[in-house]
Amino acid sequence: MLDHVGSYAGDPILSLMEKFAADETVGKANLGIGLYYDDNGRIPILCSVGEAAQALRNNPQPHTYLPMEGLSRLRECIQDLVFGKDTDAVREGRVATIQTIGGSGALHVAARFIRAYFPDSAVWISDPTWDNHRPLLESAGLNVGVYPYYDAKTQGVDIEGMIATLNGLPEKSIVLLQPSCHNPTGCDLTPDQWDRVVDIMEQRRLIPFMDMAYQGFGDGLNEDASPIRKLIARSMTVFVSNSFSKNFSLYGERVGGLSVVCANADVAGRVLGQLKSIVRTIYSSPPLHGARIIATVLEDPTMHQMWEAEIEQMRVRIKSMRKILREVMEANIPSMDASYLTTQRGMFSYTGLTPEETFWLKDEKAIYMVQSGRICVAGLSEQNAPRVAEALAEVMARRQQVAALTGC
Ligand code: KET
Repeated sequence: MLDHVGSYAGDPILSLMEKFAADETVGKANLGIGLYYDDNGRIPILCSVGEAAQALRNNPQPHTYLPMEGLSRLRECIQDLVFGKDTDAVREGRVATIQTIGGSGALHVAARFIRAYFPDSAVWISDPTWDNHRPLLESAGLNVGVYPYYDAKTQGVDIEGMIATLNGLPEKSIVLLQPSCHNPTGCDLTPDQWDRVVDIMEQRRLIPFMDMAYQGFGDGLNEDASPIRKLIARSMTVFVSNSFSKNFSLYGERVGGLSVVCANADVAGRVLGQLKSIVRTIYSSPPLHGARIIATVLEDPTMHQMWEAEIEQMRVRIKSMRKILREVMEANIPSMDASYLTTQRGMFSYTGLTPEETFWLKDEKAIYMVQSGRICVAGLSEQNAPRVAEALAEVMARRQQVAALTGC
């Protein structure tokens, strides 16, 4: 009966993580999936999270079902964090927010909503983008288009190409944007470039869909959310998915949020109802434990402060890893300008390596990275950074030798 089921080719990011786990090489480095490691090469349990978990153990609560929309305490915290405290839209009750199963769950629920209420709209994603965006959106029945984003020549954003494409999109097209720490390139728009994009979105009546998976890893919690705040200041309809996987180091608890900023409280109430009905048909209601931990941290002033300090530590460590990587690479190949490593932000950098070069690094050096040449800088530590940088430099040097031999 099941003979017609084909084999799964695997996921470019998650399958790599399975291979890494099975690799017994001492000193292996995981720069594949977006996981933050500390300087001892461990995935941290944040102190703020530990304290909240202890507080929950001290005051056990029944493991009841959450409502379809999730824990209301957490939903309020999401609104504060994403939109800022006392924002007009939130105060006016115009924002429909649900707790979701990570950022991925938020994207899926939103995709189902868009399919139902904007059946003629395609979703436009950046070229390149997170490897899972297209399959996730298409699996919900949406048409997906791409807008130019990364310019390999400048190792920055092709802002003119992006704007030209946005300018040509039909009204009510959905434009998926990452407000900060762009995955996979690490290249973000400048504040002025965001102003231009927001102007065009408003003029052309496009619908922004902001996917924020790395809040706090770029410049700070508020700074990283500033493009979202620019959009809501224009009274536009905005979809926002946010993930707590990385900034709480709570990957496996699967906590995220989906917010839809609406024209008024009446519309927001109906949108919330429809989001609940979508949730009911997929997983009924979200998980409880991670939501309680995050709400406990965010509501308690001491734990909240501790968490902000921990995010800052992670952000600073990522920046210092970028610096080490750049220095060792430039020292190994004096003709090389690796300044892109320190201008890009967040967990990821685009190295420009070919898939073959990434396979070589995996097989020969036990250095794991996504085939697209994306590395997760947060997987570096003081111990493994020099070794990784030397291996990267070796690949670049081999490439230069081949170019010299073949003349191309
Ligand atoms: N959006 C973006 C842009 C993103 O990079 C991820 C995860 C998600 C959403 C999903 O968030 P989550 O809360 O984990 O469901 N990205 C990393 C992990 C993965 O691929 O699943 C990554 O790119 O490595």
